Amino acid sequence: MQPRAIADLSTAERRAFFDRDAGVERAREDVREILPRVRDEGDVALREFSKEFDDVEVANVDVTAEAERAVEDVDDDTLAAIRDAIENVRAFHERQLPTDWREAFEGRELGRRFRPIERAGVYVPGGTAAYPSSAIMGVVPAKVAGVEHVAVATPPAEEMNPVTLAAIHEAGADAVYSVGGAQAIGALAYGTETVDAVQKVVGPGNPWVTAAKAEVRGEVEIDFLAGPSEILVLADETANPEFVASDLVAQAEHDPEASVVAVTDDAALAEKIAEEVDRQASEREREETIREVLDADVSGVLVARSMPEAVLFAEEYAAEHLSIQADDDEALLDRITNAGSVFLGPYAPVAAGDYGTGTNHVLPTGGGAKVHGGLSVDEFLRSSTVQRLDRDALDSLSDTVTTLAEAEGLAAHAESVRVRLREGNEGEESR
Ligand code: HSO
Ligand code: ZN
Repeated sequence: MQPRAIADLSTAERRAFFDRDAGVERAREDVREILPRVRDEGDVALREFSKEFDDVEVANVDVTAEAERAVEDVDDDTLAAIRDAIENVRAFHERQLPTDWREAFEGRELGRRFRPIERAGVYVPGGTAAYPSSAIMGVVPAKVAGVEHVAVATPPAEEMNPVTLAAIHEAGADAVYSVGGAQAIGALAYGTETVDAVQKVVGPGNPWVTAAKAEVRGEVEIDFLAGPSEILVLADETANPEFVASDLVAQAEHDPEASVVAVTDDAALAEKIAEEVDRQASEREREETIREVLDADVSGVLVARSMPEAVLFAEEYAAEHLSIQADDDEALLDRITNAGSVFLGPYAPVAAGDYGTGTNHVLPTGGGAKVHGGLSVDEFLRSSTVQRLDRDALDSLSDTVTTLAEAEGLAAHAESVRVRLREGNEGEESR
């Protein structure tokens, strides 16, 4: 991996960093064939796709009871780690719960109340790694929000990973289905004989899962697109190249579609980071995946002419994970608006947030952080506004309402105000 100067990047090379969700776009065609079959054929389609894509004959799509039993098969240390992570995620997400409020606005009583949706679906990825942590990140916020029925879909396997199943159960899922990929998103969105349709589908996934979420959006709510993992590290001369490299290598081991970038104004540091990345990559079990990521044109160690130029690059990139390893990290953060989750200082590796700080690791990728934050309890709540007016309050508003109603040619609207203010109707005075 050779450091490159941002100033020397061609337009196409620069664009590659920002158009990094090309894999998701490519998957959309496949997904358009899978989803209608799930909708029309239900469980039969799920079984056929599991055979075709996962090479598994699925006997029972519903594995809720298996998830409960899996807790027994997990060793004590792993179970303790699952429970500790759940507690941390719960604490951070309880802090997000909004409270209902009512306030007086010049005689009008106005307010806002929050209620959970009833049925949510969480996708928990599988693939070459297992993702019990993603089960926690999807299920716990839904339960904290008060969602009554939380269903989880996760890819089938001859032997399903007991740690993933146990985490799904411990996090509080109400139903667990063994189905993965685009077909899982279709099952949760449309429902099948076995899978009950949900109101909202959330969770991270590979390009097919992500493309399927984009495709069902509109028929069912989704959180946002959370595709292959990304990290951008902003580093100045005070950064430890070993630490920076370890964060790049860590996110690169997820899958070949991941993208990892470091940007620094220090050319000597860039050299050291690049060397470290190579060295650390050779020591990792998943070296092959890591190298695929490092060699792709969406990854690299970049040299900026100044930290302000580095910040501009980070803003345009809008990373899922933004790590700032620099002397005045808060000053750099002040200039950033686009980032899914921010990791400040040398002792905040992204992996800490992946598993245990309590923040959510389901985050917008592919630049989605420009318009969306990560998964939170808000995704599982909807709000209603509330208003109560007494006669005086209505009276003081009546000119505005009747004038605008008549300007719109909607006389009955105006009349619904006037009838209440007519003499003789005072007796109807509300409490
Ligand atoms: N970094 C991933 C989440 C994850 N990492 C799960 C390890 N396990 C996407 O945010
Ligand atoms: Zn990760």
